[in-house]
Amino acid sequence: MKTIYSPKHVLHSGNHELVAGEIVPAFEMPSRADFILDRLKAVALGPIIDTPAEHDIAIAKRVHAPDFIDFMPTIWPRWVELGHTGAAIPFTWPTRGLRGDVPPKHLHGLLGYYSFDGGATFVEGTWEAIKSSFDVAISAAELIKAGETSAYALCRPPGHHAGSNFMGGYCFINNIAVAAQWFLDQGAKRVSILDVDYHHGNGTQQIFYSRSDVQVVNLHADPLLEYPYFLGHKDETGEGAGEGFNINYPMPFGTTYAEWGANLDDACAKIDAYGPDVVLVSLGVDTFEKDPISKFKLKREDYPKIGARIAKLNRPTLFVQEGGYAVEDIGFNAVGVLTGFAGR
Ligand code: Q9C
Ligand code: ZN
Repeated sequence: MKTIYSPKHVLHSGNHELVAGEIVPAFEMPSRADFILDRLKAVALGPIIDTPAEHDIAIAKRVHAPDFIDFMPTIWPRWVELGHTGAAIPFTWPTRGLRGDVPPKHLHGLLGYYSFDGGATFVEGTWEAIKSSFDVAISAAELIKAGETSAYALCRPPGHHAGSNFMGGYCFINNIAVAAQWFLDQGAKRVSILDVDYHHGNGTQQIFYSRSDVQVVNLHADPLLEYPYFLGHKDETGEGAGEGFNINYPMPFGTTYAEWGANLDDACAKIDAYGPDVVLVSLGVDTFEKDPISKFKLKREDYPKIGARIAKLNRPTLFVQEGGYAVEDIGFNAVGVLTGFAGR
């Protein structure tokens, strides 16, 4: 299996987040990609391509609002223009009782207008890293189109919390949603997205919620207990033409592979029944027992089982990196899924 990766991800670094009232370095940090790369090389999964082709950002606008995509590269220059020196971060959101339909003119207001939380922060190089992550996803999709049966997009920053016109949860462009639409634009009729990240992929769900050409299947912590809190319940099954094409498997804290794997089996049966031309996997490994921000109990030896189960779908498969914050273990877990898929 080939890996696509961009060294430019490192331009998105030094960000912080607010955890229980304390400012701490963001868990989504550059070393995550380094540990994954180290492990990819150690197991010799396949060639690692570190020069993704540049792709037209118009591709991202097939699933994202053009004004949202055009806004992101302006954030850092405008932040600096205001005299700010720390990272750009939203602080006011148009929740209940406020107008969510009028974009403010001031940058501070726009940051809230185009986000759902304060987890997507900008430093000087963030836009370039976002663009490189998008380029990685599309370059990996091109490998599948060219006949590879699988590929791994080592995306950073991740994407599955980003919706059509909002960022959040360390995510800016929804890499997997953009790739799914790209496959459709290249002639695919049906695409399945299987999201195994610990957190519900609210952005991916929102983008495809009323569509039948992309099936979205999510395994995640119960939103009554866990981030992103406001989406990911079992009764969210799609709407209109999308009815029945969104499937959620919320699970309680403490979930082990016994229960998680049973839900994966059920999810895979639903994907089989849908009959997609290609399967895209939102590969988060924050389900790991030692993940610092999560509460599932998957073990290192469980990750190859995930890959082996997905391989049984026997369809072209694109893996797209999402979360996973136990950095010393992330290589073993993420690459474990890939080696399991490859039958080793
Ligand atoms: N600071 C992904 O796994 N946690 N995003 C907020 C308060 C946000 C996770 C806790 C977790 C976002 C891609
Ligand atoms: Zn996650």
